Parts: sequence; C-alpha cells; structure tokens
Amino acid sequence: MSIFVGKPLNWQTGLQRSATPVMKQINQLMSFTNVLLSPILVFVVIAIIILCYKNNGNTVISQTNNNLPLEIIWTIIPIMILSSICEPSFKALKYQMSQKRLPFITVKVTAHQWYWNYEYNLIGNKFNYNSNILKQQHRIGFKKTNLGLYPELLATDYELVVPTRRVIRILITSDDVIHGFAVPSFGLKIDAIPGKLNDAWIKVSTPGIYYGQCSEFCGKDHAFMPIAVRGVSQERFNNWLKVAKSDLDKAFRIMRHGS
Ligand SMILES: [Cu+2]
Repeated sequence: MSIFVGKPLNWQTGLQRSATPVMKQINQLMSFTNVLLSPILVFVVIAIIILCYKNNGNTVISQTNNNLPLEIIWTIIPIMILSSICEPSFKALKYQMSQKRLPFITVKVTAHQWYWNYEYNLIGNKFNYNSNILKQQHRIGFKKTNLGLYPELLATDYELVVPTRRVIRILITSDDVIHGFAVPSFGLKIDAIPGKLNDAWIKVSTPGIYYGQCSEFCGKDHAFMPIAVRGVSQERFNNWLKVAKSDLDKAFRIMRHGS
C-alpha cells in the first residue's frame, strides 16, 4: 500500500502540497498574490525596457509636477492592491491562531541540540521519546530502506505520530538554544525558544509521512535534526498509543507492518 509522503520534490519551485487546512489557505493566498503580482511584474519590466530604449542620452526627463490626478492615481492604486492582499492574509493568520482550544490531543515538542523530544500527555498515557535523524547504518535495523518513503536527511528513527482529521495542539519549546519546528506541508513554522511555550495546531487531512527540518540555525548539527510526522487513522493511532507507552520499538514495528 502506498502512502502519501510530504517532502520536497526535485526542481520544485512552488509550495508543497497541503496536508492541513492552514496550509490550504496559505496555498490559496500564494496563488492569489501571484495572480495579482504577475501583471505588476510585466508592467514594471515593460516600463524599464521602454525607458532604457527611449533614453538615448539626450532625452529631456519629464518635469511634470503638482499633477494632482496623477498623484491621486499612484496613491490609490497601490492602496487598493495592498488592501486586497491584506484581507486574505489576515484571514489566514486569524485561522492559524484559532481552533487551539479544544484539541483532540496535545503534544509537547521540546527541541534539543540536535534532536526532538515528543511528549504525549493523555489521561493515563504520559510518555515521551526522542526523535533523531535516521543514520545510514540503522536503515536496515529500522526497516527503513525505502528512500522514497524515508529520504536521506529527512527520515528519523521515531516519527511524531498523530491521528488524522483531528485537531492536534502542539506546544513547542526548547531545552538549549532557539530551534524552529517547521513542516512545510502543514504550513507550520514556529520557533522553539528556551523558557517559552509556543503553540500551534494541525489537522492532518490525509494519512502519510510529512517531513520538515529545524528552521532556526542552532549549531553544528542544525542540518541534521529533521522532523518527521506520521499521520495515521484514529484506530491505528490508538493501537500505537497502547503499545508505545511501554515498548516504543514494538509500537512502531506494528505500525510499519500495517502501512
Ligand atoms: Cu535546531
């Protein structure tokens, strides 16, 4: 069974495919902004080309001043352009800040130099584990030899596991220096700051593995502390959780067999 993998593609120029409602909004905002910006780009480039060719050294530069209609036009048009971007942008921002109050579960993410710690705090189910980059020599042991599913520099030994179609609240902090918890297909990028608890929410729409990386320069192994999130069905999440508290290896083994 093939599962969706949220990772960057070769020669990709756009954003990653959205896997959460927040990222969907960000994608829409980006498309809208691009539509708006393209004619401006064309206009500016044409204007520059015309000016370059017209000005052959002896053209007298226009001395127009105090032209009220012209000044009104070039003030009003940019205001209209900026306000039309402002509206969807604030809407997306507000949405990002909403829906944190009644999460299905809360996961605490603590950044360390140079790995992540994930803590689940459910009634009777408090446990945490570290997530390190998957080393080449451990691929066989972890049964993660498929480079498409577990790409180099992005795959981890133990992923963060979350149920799909549920609001998950993520609390983010750091134990040492500032790190950045970022998963592009979730539209998520929050700083992990020592002594401060930042929060965000996700609602993963499709089961799959989603990759991200630490996004604040945090020292020598900054490039080697990837983030891997596994979105699974509610049922598989419950099964994983039951075993994970006592035997993490076994819990992940069962999950991989199911995928
Ligand atoms: Cu870091």
